[in-house]
Amino acid sequence: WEWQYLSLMRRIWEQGDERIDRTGIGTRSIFGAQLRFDLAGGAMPLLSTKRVYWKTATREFLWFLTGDTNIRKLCAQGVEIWTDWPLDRYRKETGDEISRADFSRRIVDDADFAARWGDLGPVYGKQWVDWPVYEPAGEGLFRQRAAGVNQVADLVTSLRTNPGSRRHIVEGWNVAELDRMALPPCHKTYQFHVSAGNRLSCVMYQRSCDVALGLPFNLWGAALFTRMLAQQCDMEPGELVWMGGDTHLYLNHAELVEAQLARAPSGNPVLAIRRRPDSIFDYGLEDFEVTGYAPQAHISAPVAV
Ligand code: THF
Repeated sequence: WEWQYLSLMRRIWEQGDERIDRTGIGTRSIFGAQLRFDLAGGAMPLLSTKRVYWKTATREFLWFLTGDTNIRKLCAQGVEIWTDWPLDRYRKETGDEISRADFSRRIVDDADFAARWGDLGPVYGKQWVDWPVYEPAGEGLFRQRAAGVNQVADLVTSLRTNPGSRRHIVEGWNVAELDRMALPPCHKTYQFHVSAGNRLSCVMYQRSCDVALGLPFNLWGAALFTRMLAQQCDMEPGELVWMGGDTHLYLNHAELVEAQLARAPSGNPVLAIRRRPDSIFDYGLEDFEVTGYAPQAHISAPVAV
């Protein structure tokens, strides 16, 4: 499968349209792409042509499931993949040219500072487990229900009770709240499907995809989600189908692209889940074990904010 990733990368680099994007860095981009990956036997879409920090990606995914939208818990675990957006806002609004490391430390050490500067707005976690609901309160007024919709809990219920449904969806694109999000969701829709042999498959739709940095994390997250759901619902892992909208490479990722395209994939890493937690919300990093992962060296590249 990894050749699919590499050929997507090559196609974008060689044939993509060059455009100036929101971040001002510039990308080469194609519109509309697909990757398919068979999850049977515990296989995971983990790149071997560069080291991917799957533990970091797992921590991020588990953080989404808690409904948290503040980077504090990520920073406290040494996960800095979301730090640049709050940092950018802090620098712009205060003029303080604090370093990233100092900013992250302050987020961890100072709860008030984290509350003021560490929140990303109602992003993935909030929408996934607490999508806000408004109900009529008379006289044309509406009030917000205390608990929103927990799409993930509802998904587990619907998979168990109505596996044949075509409505197994988790949606992040809450139109009414987009303007309050630090970034509107990129991996915005997850749809699940139970097919012959009780196999659970996932289609994930990503409206905007940073193929070099984000996609390896996003594929891991979608595959992990599918594996956790399959375990909770007594199903077998099926197929992961990834679909991209604006699928791009940033122009400042040239060195990564050249280095990675010169490498060939090797190995088939497998994920084992060590126990069966009581619910989809009770997994921890220690529950996951990857074997057979011997990647080539990590290739670092700057993230566009
Ligand atoms: N914005 C952009 N421009 N790219 C993205 O991938 C991206 N995301 C999230 C939100 N906005 C995005 C943030 N997720 C890395 C990985 C995932 C991210 C952001 C950054 C990253 O830098 N990864 C490096 C280092 C990881 C580490 O140091 O732990 C890597 O080499 O993998 C896509 O969801």
